Amino acid sequence: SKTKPRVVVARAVYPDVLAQLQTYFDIQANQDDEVWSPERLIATLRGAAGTLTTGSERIDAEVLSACPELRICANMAVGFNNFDVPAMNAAGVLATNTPGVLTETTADFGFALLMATARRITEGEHFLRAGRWTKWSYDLFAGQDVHGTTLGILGMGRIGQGIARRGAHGFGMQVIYHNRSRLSPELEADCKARYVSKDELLRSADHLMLVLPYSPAAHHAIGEAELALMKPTATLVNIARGGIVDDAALARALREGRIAAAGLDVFEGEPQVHPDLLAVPNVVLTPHIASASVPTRRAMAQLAADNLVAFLVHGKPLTPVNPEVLGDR
Ligand code: 8YV
Repeated sequence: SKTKPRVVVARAVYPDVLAQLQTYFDIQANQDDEVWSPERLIATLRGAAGTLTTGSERIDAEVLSACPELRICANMAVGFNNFDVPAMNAAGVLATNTPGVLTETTADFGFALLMATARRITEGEHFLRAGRWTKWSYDLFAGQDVHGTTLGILGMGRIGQGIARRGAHGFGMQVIYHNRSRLSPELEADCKARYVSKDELLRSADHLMLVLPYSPAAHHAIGEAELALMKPTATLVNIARGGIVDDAALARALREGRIAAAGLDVFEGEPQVHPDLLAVPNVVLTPHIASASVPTRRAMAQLAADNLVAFLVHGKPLTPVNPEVLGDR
């Protein structure tokens, strides 16, 4: 029989998904759940035809030139800013991601973070756990309303649309959005969302949700100048990527009360968190878990694995990021 192609699973993943992959591939898996250094990643990837990555592993020209056998990188994430896609195109290496399977779970979490932020849920819990709750008072953890307010969404892909529907249909919010391109009139009607300029979005939103993919152009899309346009009562929620927000500028704005509060699931340089953010009370911080429901994480792992089999065994990936490398095959 033919020798199986070698595939590297760069992070620990569900054992049964690993077992499926082992029927098709000679698997080398990261067992200790530590992120491999770039050197270790390159050393392990040498001679492999494919790899399952999770968003932490950088695939760039250096990795690609050291690993000429590599044909596919299957990311267990919808975002793929860990991939240098132009370099992958030049090397003829396919990238796949996991769109669709995490949309509603991530939109749910965006709303959970918005509610927790606006209504000061974690601040209240810390206060209670610290034994400081001794009496009712009229303004104890009085926050901002969510229902009936204006929801601003920056980035209107699948997840942004899921958040728009929740806001418009569930909470009676006026939804405005800004995006590289406008939605079709049908989708705008379905999401009850109105397209506005980025400036108007910043000025008008009572709650601003960031759901855009990271790219160098999106670096610090929310910085000092953008925060200055927001209402002092506004909340900011980032479930997109670290680096889209200037975390130092945000910490200053929160400390000085220039916006009311923020909810952050992603950070510049995560898993490090800017110390100034840890020092302000009016911010809810979570460890990049917006897609982390049990069924959704399983579906993401399965789709990443299915992409490896579909491409390396059958020649047809399910959710390619750069289908142009497939040529006319
Ligand atoms: C992942 C994510 O958990 O899908 C994405 O883009 O950020 C998360 O769902 C993370 O990238 C690790 O795979």
